[in-house]
Amino acid sequence: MRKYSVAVVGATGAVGNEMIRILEERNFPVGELTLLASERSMGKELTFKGKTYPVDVLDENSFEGVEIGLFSAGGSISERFAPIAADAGCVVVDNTSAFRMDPDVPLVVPEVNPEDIGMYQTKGIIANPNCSTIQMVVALKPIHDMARIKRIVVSTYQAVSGTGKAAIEELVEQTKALLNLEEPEVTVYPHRIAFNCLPHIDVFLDNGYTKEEMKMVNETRKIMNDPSITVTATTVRVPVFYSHSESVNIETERKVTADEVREILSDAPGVTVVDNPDNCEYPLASDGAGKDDTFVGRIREDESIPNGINMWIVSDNIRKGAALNTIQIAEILIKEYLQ
Ligand code: NAP
Ligand code: 3JM
Repeated sequence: MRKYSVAVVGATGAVGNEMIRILEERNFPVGELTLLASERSMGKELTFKGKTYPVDVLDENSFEGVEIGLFSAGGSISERFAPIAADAGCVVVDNTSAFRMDPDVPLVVPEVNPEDIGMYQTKGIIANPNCSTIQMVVALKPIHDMARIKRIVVSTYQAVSGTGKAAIEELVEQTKALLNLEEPEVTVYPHRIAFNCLPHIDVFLDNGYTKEEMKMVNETRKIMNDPSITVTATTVRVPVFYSHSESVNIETERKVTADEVREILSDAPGVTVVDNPDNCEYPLASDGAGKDDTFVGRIREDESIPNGINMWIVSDNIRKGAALNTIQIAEILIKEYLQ
């Protein structure tokens, strides 16, 4: 089988590390592997399939001969280096928000809109959606196809790993400090995250929403290819390490019962239904962490409107929300377009 020269940009980060692990786990046909990060990582080495690789400092010449670039080093790095990589002939799968709403860049969740990948040829870039959007559309697409979703009301409970390795460390340190009756240091978020909930993810915009909330609105419409879906979101950071949870309320055009939703989601790709309240069985962040699927439970009819459904959706934000979705995109890319 043909192998591909792959670069991981942001290889030392929470997402980049998981990408390397998933490339190995899924036996992606990696030939050359280039690991890139900032000057801070100079001299570091990482392991892939038992072999150690040096971490190189990202620069304009990093993409010579690279066929696939998996980017997760922040929006400004992607803005600057994704076009440079694409000009060098590398297809970029970008994990940041930099290109998601660009009409010439496909925004892809393989279970929902794999056919959009073909559009990558315009700019040489494919965007990976925001973690909170991905798990929501994986669960909602089959319902949309069955009953047409008109409106979505979502509140998220997002893990600190979504902010990167510094935030994971901050939750550990603050928890230790508070349990030792010491004053916790606050550096990553505007407030303490340990034993707290922060209704603030990414920056505030003029409309009073955060950028994270508006990502869920705009990305959902683009991925579902339906600008008529209305979405309103409240995104909240909670003191959980891995897996985002979401309370999702939908209003559909056609009436669907909770049983119908359970049935259609039982057969949906990438979805596992965990919905047995009598046994206290519902999706938990602690069960979702480290898994590939999106878990859906607490499925019930919204009794306040004629055609409404409530549900609880959980998925590992670093895997399906970022690294796994990116590599699933790359798998389709090589199978369908880069043979
Ligand atoms: P992280 O743990 O803080 O890691 C950041 C990575 O970017 C590190 O490898 C870091 O290298 C590298 N980096 C930072 N500045 C750089 C520079 N000037 N040049 C080269 N490399 C640089 O963050 P993370 O959680 O992995 O997330 C990284 C990015 O991925 C985020 O900013 C976001 O845009 C995206 N992301 C997307 C999703 C999603 O929902 N799809 C989820 C999480 C993150 P050093 O170790 O050398 O500093
Ligand atoms: C998740 O460069 C940055 O400011 C990155 C901010 C960020 C993003 C983003 O906007 O790309 C941190 C964590 C995301 C994301 O997936 O949207």
